[in-house]
Amino acid sequence: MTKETFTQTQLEERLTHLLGCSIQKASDRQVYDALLKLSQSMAEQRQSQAGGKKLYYISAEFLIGKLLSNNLINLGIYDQTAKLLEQNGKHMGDIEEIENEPSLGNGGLGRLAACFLDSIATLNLNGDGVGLNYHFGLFRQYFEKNAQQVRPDVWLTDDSWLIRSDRHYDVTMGGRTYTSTLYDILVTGYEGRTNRLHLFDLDTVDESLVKDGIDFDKTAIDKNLTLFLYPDDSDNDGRKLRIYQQYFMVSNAAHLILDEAVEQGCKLTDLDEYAVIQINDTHPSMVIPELIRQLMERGLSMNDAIAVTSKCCAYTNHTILAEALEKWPLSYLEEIVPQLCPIIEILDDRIRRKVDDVSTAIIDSNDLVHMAHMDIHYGISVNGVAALHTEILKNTELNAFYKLYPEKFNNKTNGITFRRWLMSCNPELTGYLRSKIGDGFLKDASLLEHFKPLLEDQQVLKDLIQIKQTKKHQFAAWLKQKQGIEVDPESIFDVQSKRLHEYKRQQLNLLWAIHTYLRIKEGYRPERKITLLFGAKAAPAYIIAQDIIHGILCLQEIIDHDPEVKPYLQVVMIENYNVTAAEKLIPACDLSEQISLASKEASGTGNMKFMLNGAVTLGTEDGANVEIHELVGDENIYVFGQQADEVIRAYEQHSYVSKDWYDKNETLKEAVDFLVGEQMLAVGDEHRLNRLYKELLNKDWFMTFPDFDSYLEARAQAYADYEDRLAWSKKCGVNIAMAGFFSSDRTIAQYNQDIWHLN
Ligand code: 26Q
Repeated sequence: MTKETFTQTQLEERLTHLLGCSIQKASDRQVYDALLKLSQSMAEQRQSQAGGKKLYYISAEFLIGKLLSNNLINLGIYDQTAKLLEQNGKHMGDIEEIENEPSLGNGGLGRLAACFLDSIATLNLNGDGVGLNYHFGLFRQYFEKNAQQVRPDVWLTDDSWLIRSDRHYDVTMGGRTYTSTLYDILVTGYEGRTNRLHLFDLDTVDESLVKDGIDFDKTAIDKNLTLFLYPDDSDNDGRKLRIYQQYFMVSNAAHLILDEAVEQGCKLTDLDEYAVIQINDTHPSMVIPELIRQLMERGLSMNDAIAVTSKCCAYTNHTILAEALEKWPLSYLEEIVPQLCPIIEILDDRIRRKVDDVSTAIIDSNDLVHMAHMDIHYGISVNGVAALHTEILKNTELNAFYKLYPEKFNNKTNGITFRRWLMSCNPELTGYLRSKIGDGFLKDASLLEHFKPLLEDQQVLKDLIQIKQTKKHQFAAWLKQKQGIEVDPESIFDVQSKRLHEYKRQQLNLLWAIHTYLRIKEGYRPERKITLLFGAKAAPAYIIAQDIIHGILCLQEIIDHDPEVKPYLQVVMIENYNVTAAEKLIPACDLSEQISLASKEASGTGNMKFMLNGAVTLGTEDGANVEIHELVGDENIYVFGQQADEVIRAYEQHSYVSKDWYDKNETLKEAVDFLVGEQMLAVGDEHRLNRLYKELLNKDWFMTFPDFDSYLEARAQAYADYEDRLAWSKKCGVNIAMAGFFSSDRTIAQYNQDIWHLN
């Protein structure tokens, strides 16, 4: 592996050579193209010789985001390139705009996979990602009539990062054989090696199949297999197509793994010395029976194939919501992957003979195949993604399995890559930290703690305020340009951005906004204007999630037209929240809303990105918020709401009745009633608003009402504290200094130490 470095002149020569003209004369697109080619060729030089044990991180989603800046940073030529462009009348920001974001994921799980790839390469580990090359990523969102509308996300262009390989495999499903094509994206590590993201595709996929919005014919598998990323983490439409996608992914993965192992001289009974497979949620779980099947095809006995597969696979659980644990009807599998069914039946039979507790069976009495059960019985490791989450898995959701295999259970608290979520999105803060504590933290994030003692210096606190102001101004300019909306950088930026889901409780935040609107109408004047920013996409089939977006947009319109309220409160729903938007929004945030119902958010990773960029968290004791709280201490976080154990008990006892809370709390009642009041009905859809109102009143499954008062109180306290600007800045500084734990480099080092054992 060689690492190229350039002098400024050499860099200019390389670029002009690639351009065939001077930088000045080239268009932004040409410059983008040349930088892409330069990065790829530099990245290729950093590939290590194959050899040793290898990790395959299989995931249905890799939410990688734009790659140009990230790669330039990792290759060590970002600053140099930016300078060179400036000297030639070009701007890095404009060049970045050219790239389409590959949105090949829904949210947290997919973004985590992308952060992990960055860290794996940075730690010089031999590990590739394996997934699918969706022609359309997560749908694009826009707003019309105060409602979410969707259109396909066309991201593929001739100058994308995909490299077509000459690797093809045959995959038989539903009685037909399909031939795959493998595309690779080079994954650069920060001052590290280059790995690959392998994305499998089918040449016959037909983009013209898409008709209205994002609808398409779900039956023509040869035309639609890798057409779309599933936008549904909540509904079950097109379940069979999902099985086709999953099998196509894992069958290709198994072929690749076995081919590469054999090339290394692996004896297949020793496969575990050559390969370890991380199964990212249950979406790739069919890799277990498929790998067994392919090993048998290559001559192993069933016993040996099962034995060695069980030593190679490890499973990560990302959710506690029972409905998200995949269970496939055996009849579907028989139709699509009949070759796997005898294997799955034997895997089930072996467990039934060994284990008395039938709740851990793989095939249940309704002939549903529990993918997670297969992963746990036939894998080496089961991990949750934050300390609280892993405890809940052990003690409740997966307790029967924990009793069987306590040694398999382990926690791996999520992390984020600081290259993207600090260096790339916040060069101002990065530069400042470097000037204060040196460069060490960029390689060893725990060194960020050295920033903490400096917070005794008032000048440092002022500098942090200044940096935050800069980021707020930049964000305001971006929002104005993208969406035509103006926000005031002098106001508090209070942000909730994440997928829309009832358990994440954007509706609680909406109730707060209504309440505050009503108080302002009564004459209450907040000390400082509040800008409440939302970013959220809702799965198109998730009706209540759509209704919540509708509610927020209606309130936004009401306030925009109310000169009495507008100077004090503004609500903005950001269109098409994606990685690119997150990179603009997160560094500009003052208060980070992490308000899921305790016990429901497995970890969260946005919470970590906000913290790292100097926002203070307002949150429940849920997921990784618990660990943030422990790290920063009571002074530097606002915590409210019920505890996870109380929530779990309330569900067990069916004791929660939302109407009771509504009846006894006037303030709450007033906010809830507003949803179907005259003003909302004047700008909104009666049907939608009524449905939302009734959902809360009669169900409120995620218990927003019991947390309402403590939420109001905690938020008021945060706003009051914000007015002591230096004291607030110190809180921000502590959050930055303590964020080192949440580097995905730490997470990946732990996966390697405890599960993968690479190097
Ligand atoms: C399942 C079946 C059919 C169709 C879609 C799906 C599906 C798709 C996506 C199920 C789940 C997902 C995504 C889950 C997810 O993003 N979970 C989040 O993972 C993060 C990384 O670990 C955590 O931080 C979040 O707490 C968790 O919600």
